[in-house]
Amino acid sequence: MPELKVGQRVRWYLMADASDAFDIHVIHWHGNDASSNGMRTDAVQVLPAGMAIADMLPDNPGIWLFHCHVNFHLVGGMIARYRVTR
Ligand SMILES: [Cu+2]
Repeated sequence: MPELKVGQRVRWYLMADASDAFDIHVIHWHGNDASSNGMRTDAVQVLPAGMAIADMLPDNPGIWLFHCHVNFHLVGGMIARYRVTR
């Protein structure tokens, strides 16, 4: 499980493979927002063979979900947890 600290600058690197040209991902964090492409958000789209960067400054401690919002990806296991501690 990724371990983050409140106030720590965190950079998430989000990448998708090119095995399916139609597989769009919508990566979503519970609990904390990130900044990506000049926008404050809690969800980032990643196209096939695409990449995105999201910068997070966690301010909400806890154990949070991090998952793809495409339902069949979520059910298929694209879900994890990350922890934010003080
Ligand atoms: Cu997905």
